[in-house]
Amino acid sequence: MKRVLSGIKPSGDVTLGNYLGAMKRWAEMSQSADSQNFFFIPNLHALNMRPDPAELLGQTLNAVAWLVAIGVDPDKSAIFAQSEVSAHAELQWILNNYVTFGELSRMTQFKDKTQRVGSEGQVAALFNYPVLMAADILLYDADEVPIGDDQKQHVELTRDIATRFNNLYGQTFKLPRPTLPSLGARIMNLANPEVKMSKSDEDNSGCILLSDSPETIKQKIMRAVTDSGSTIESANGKPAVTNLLVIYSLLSGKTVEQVEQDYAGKGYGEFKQDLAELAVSVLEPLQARFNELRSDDDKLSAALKAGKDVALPIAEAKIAEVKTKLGLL
Ligand code: AQP
Repeated sequence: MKRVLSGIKPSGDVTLGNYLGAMKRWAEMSQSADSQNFFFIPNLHALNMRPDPAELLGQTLNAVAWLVAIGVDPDKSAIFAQSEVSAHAELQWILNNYVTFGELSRMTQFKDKTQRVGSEGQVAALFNYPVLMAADILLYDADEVPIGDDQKQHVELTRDIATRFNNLYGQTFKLPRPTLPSLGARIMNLANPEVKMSKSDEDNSGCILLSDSPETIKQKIMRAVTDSGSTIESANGKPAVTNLLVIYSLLSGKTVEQVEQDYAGKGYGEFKQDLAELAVSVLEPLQARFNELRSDDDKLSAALKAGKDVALPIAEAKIAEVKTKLGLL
């Protein structure tokens, strides 16, 4: 049976980008009988923004609640918090010795995040984050890592680290395969289609959060930037409208071409109005489930405990194997 692993960082409210690019598929996969799934909350990763402790805890429970609300069944998939399995941090330290400064410097996510302010004042954890991600994946011998486009390079680096380690010490880690959705692998910011929608953006006017009220969702979509011209079509040179069409397609289940046909000859205003209503109609039931789950944190804690019970022995066996191979007591 194949192993599937992925995670959602508790660094802010979950966005429509997280949902359409990755999480929606996790919910589908969690129904499949032919995979063993691990969907974890990488709360150690979130530390690089030095979050308020109470907020981090709240965001962690929010992330668990969103996973369950969108359809990840905790009885079928292990949902756990990274910090509760200490082998993640231990393996990261070890893997730091099998990756170079140059490789980490080339990670585009690091470059993007430091572009504006430079790298000098950045915490080392932001730079090192892909190594922790490699540990997250390799500990569980994951076959498949369903992610959005921004994380693909990190999974490729994970494969390089694993290959290097395997060549030196014999077969230890499985090489994971990153899988991206055919549509929606990079949902862009509605206010600036040149950058991706991100949950930690300070200005979230262009990011639809799964928790946004119907009014806010409508406002954000109605204010979304559009491209020059007036036709509703997906095309090079039309990044804003292409992004809105992709979102419409994924929320409605129609192909982009069908949506283009539906709106042939119609204006941006009508298209946005309909998209806003569609988004609200999809998100409202998820929000109702989320609110119900968040009102009973005992259930969420029980889900985390059950997930940890599955993850811990697997991770501990792998770290023990690695330590033996390295001559570590
Ligand atoms: N805009 C996006 N479009 C498609 N997929 C996306 N993902 C993130 N943004 C988009 C995918 O969502 C999954 C969970 O993301 P993450 O929590 O691991 O963090 P991230 O990739 O760094 O996403 P964010 O929202 O931009 O977080 P911050 O702002 O904290 O950095 C991943 O599979 C990701 O690819």
